[in-house]
Amino acid sequence: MSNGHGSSCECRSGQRTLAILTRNIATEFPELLMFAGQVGWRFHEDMDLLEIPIGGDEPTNSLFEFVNFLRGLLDASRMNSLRATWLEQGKDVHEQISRIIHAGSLIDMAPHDSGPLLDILLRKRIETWFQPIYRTDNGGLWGYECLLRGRTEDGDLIQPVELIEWARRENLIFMLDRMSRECHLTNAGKKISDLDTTYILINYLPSSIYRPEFCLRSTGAAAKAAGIPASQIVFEVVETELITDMEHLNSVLSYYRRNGYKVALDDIGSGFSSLSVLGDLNPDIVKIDISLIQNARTSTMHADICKSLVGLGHTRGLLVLAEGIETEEDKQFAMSIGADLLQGYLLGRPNPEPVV
Ligand code: G
Ligand code: MN
Repeated sequence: MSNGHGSSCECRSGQRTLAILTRNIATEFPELLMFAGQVGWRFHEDMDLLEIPIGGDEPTNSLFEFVNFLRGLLDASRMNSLRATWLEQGKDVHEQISRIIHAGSLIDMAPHDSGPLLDILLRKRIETWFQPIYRTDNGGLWGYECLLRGRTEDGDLIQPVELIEWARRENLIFMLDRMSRECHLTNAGKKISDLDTTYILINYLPSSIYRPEFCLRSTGAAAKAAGIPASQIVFEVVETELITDMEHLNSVLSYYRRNGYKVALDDIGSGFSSLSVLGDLNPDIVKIDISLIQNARTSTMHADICKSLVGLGHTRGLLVLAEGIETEEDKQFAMSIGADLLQGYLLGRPNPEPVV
């Protein structure tokens, strides 16, 4: 098995050689060795080391591609046991012992493909889409929920679930959450005319909290720069089902409230938010989940649950918002049970401009 590079001219431009090391390649990674034999990768049995040319005109174009290929071939635990290092071109591996003993984990060299996420974050290709929220007492505009959208280089829209999934995989949730918060505040400051009376609702992933003071400081600075008073900013807590430390979240939210911000509990009544979370978090606003509102069209049980939630909210002095108002009947129903605020396609879809 030899691809015999040695003299400098044999190395094509852009090509590099990766060394993969692990214990007992021959016995523990037979399929890898068999593949190496087919494509002509050089195997050094004495060192348990495989030389893999990457880039240039090689079929394996990049380290990412190679690692993704291996992921298809090997299970996770065997992937984890692979170590790797780049080799110096044109020099025999036996003379590169110091590189080899310092080889690190292969998968650490090539994290999962994060899709366009990194590019989106680095170039701040994120946008705010505004969905209006109306009050039922006088029909006036109450505020806007800020919804995140990403853009690829080609201008394609990326939905937030996709961004969040990538960010989670890459451990970039903090960065995404912080950046989107700042983006929303900046855009709201630019596009909304009445910042002293319009509420700005921003979704908040509890899993992204690491240092609340730090997060609060960057939010505060962005709000100030945008000219939005803290009292007009509402953090919508989402995905509460994932919270493992409710006490910690509660202390963080209390801290925000002491600094003048408001807190809403999103999606109440869905699988993502249970009633006990309402007790734990003591929000200022509750949002009745779209599924409850829409099931109430045909189910008196759901209608009664919505009604009870409004009653409960009012007993505790909270504002109650009905989500997913799509039809005139939904609207009439939400008003009949005494909801304070309405949001839904009937009243306005998410839009890059805050339209009334
Ligand atoms: O649960 P949350 O408040 O984050 O809901 C916001 C999401 O719900 C947005 O993605 C928005 O597009 C969507 N949404 C808002 N209003 C409606 C509606 O009337 N019908 C449906 N199906 N989705 C809606
Ligand atoms: Mn929301």
